[in-house]
Amino acid sequence: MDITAIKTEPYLDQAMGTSGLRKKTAVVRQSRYIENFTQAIFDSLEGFAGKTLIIGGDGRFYNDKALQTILKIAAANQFGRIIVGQNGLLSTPATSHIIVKYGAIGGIILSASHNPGGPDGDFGIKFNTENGAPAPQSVTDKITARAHTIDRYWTMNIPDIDLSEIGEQTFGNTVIEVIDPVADYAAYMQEIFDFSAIKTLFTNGFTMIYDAMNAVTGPYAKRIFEGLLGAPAGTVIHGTPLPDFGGLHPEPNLTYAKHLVDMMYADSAPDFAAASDGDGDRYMILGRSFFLNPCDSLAILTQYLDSIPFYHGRLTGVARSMPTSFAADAVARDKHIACYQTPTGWKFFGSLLDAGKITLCGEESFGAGSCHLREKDGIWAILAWLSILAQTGKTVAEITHALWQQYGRVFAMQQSYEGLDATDANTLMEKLRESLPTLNGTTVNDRTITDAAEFTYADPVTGDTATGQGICLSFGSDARIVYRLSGTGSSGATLRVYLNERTTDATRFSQSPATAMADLADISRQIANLKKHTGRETPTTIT
Ligand code: G16
Repeated sequence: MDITAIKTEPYLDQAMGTSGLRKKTAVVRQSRYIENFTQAIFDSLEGFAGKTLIIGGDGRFYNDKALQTILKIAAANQFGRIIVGQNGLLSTPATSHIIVKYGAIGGIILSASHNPGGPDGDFGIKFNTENGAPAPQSVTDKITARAHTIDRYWTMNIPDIDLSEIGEQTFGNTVIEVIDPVADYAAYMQEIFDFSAIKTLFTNGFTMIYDAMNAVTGPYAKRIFEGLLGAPAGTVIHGTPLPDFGGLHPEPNLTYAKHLVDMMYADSAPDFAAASDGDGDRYMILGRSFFLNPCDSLAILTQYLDSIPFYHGRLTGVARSMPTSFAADAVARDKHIACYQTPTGWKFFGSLLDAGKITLCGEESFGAGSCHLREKDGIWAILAWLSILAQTGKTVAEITHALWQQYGRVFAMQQSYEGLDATDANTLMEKLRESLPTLNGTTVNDRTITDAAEFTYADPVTGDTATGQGICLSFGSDARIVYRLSGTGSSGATLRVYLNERTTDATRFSQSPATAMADLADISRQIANLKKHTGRETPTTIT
């Protein structure tokens, strides 16, 4: 086979963020951009010749071109087997699962997750290691360093590979195998959940709507919900993966999935609604006229998980990212299991899961997952909820109200200020950081800051530390404000402000978080001097 080394020069903007490399599509379409980054990934691995590599993506614009480039570079680098989803499709959780199932050295996922796609949208490349988890900091640092010094890449001079048919093709020492992207994942879900119990729910007239947002989960949802679980045809909407997501912004939240929220607050609403993001790792759940906050969802999953057969006797602990509300903590205390607080980024859960310290983890950014694989998993979370509904016979709202009655309600809200000038956003954070020593004991709007600190994480398994992981201001033990900059944007900066407040006053349980925490939101703007540093007074998205 004709393998060539091509000279190149580094792109110094290539760096791994919260979840891989995320860029504007126009940036990655530059000559040698994908080539450099792919070779940088391979150069940072050891002993991969002859091993298996998984490749897939969420079907967004430019995936097809990038995939062909990556396949040729991977073959030239002498991987033994490359497993790729049919038509290039593989959800992030499915990739994580098959990395482990097929003993691969890792997997490349072409996705910018919940970011919009298209020529003017975003593109991303993620790399997961042999345990199926997003590459940890030690690996992403190596990839970034290599991308900054790269001077050549290898490629195989072969025509584009047909990915439309399931089967194998051999190129030199490499076998490229095209697989059904859904089959392994669907079989695994059947091992975890009691499908007959969920099926009975549908047989008894339970109604559901699932919005795949024209992204990767359409084929998974149709096979699982409409096929295996017997939900009526039409349960899955926006079920065909499209390069531009049909104009939708595939981020399931109150802003970008407003059409679904409106359906669930109408008289004709079904019993249950759910949606996933571009690459299928996030989930949003709604009941009739009820939005389930992901932080409450994590607390409820902690309550019920060990009632699902796969988890009987396996609940060792739960972890949440620091900005995720403390709703799950009280449940963990009650169940006498450990509760860990990690930085934002799924990669921080991997070592805890591998060491068996936790069974379950989740984030406020609509992510939840368990020891079943090393990614957050949207369809898994929805199946877990369907199992809970089948088992209890209650609605989403009833189950959540019961949580609040038992532990109090922890209001949770994320306010994002998107599209900020990066220098302005960094100045705001720097000023906050400088003011930490004086903030302690300060009173604003009659509330006193009892602790002001920047979050540093020491991984209890690996000992690795991560500094600068968000500034947290506590007002006693029941209220707090957290500030951090997003690590998943493709241009400018996004400031995230997280607000939490617990109440045990049942007359306040039905308040909206915006009403309940209007005062805290005001304090968050005052303390950060938001208007002065950014010119903004109102967030672009609130979830
Ligand atoms: C990624 C990470 C999550 C993180 C989220 C938001 O999700 O995997 O752990 O919570 O981004 O991160 P940030 O606040 O830095 O933008 P995804 O679904 O984009 O892969």
